Order: sequence, then structure tokens, then C-alpha cells
Amino acid sequence: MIPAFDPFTTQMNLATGLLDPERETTRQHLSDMQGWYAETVDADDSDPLVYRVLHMPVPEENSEIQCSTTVLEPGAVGREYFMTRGHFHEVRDRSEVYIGLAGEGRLVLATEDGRHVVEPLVPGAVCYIPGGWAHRTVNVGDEPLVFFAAFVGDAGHDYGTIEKQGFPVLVVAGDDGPEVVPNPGYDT
Ligand code: S6P
Ligand code: ZN
Repeated sequence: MIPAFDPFTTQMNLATGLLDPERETTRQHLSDMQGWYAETVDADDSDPLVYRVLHMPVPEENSEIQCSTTVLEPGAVGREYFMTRGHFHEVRDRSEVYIGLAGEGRLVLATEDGRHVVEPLVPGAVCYIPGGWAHRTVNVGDEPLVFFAAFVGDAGHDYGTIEKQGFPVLVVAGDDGPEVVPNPGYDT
């Protein structure tokens, strides 16, 4: 075969997640997260950055491996920690691997029939996300949560299902640290 493009290397700062050379970056500010938290988001003029995704330049084809770094800031909306929106893959059976690099987080996983699992996402954690499991990350610490993700190239992202039904559980700040509680807004 004639290769589609040349090999490339990206230098990643394991503490900050920043890439050299810089890569295309998508940003979610608090005002972009309206409707994703149990409480109404009150994004004042400061409208803080919640998370960034730094994408490697790879075609969205199933012969390739998409990869990216996510940097999720510390913070909360009410008792609910800052988190990513979370999604199923559009092609449901497409799997993914997360590797924790910095900070302290949780990976919340759920199936369409309502099962859920919550895994620690900490430096060195290699979390395997099988096809069919929606995934969301939550920063339960005081520092940015940084993780690397690699997934099947044609997976695509279905945000609408999660936007509508939510996850079965929320990760919230309790008196003695993070707690996993049922999501009162979960809609099967
Ligand atoms: C992509 C992978 C991650 C997330 C990122 C942001 O399949 O799971 O790169 O895209 O952590 O989360 P979300 O839910 O807003 O895409
Ligand atoms: Zn994914």
C-alpha cells in the first residue's frame, strides 16, 4: 500500500498536557455547558474555561487512531464538580483508551440500558472504555485533570443522547470528599 501520510511525533508535557507543536484545540467555557449540570449554570462575565481538548491531526477513518489530550480545570457548579459533557460514540461499538497524566479525576461510564461504573482517573491509570459505554470525566481535585485519549478513528460523537437522558449518577462534593449519587434528572 501507499501510506496516506508521513509518521509524526508530538511532544506532550505530562504535567500540563500541552503539546509541542501546538495542536488544534476546542474549548468549552462555562456558558457552553448550560443544561449539562443538575443546577442551572450561572456564567457571569468571567465565564471560566472548563476544559480544552488538544487534537492530534489524524483523519477520522477506522484505519486510523484518533488521539487527543484533555485538560479539565478544577471547579464546580453547585456541588457538582467540573466535568466534560460526556458522549456515546456515534458508531456504538467503537472503543477508547484513557491514560491519566495529572490531577485527580473520575471516569463515569454508562450503558444505554442504565448500568454505570465509576473508575478513578489518576496519573498512570489506563482506563479501557469498551464499545457501547458512554464516558464522562470529572475533576474532583484542586489541580487541572489531564488525560490522553486514543480511539477508533471513525467512532464519531453522539452528545445528544447524553444531553437528553444524562448519566445515571453524578459526582458531587460531599462533606468527606467526592460522592457518587443518583442523578435525579436521569431519563431512561
Ligand atoms: C473522544 C474522547 C475525549 C473527549 C474529551 C472531551 O472520544 O472521549 O477526547 O472528547 O475528553 O469530552 P466530550 O465529552 O466533551 O467530548
Ligand atoms: Zn470518546
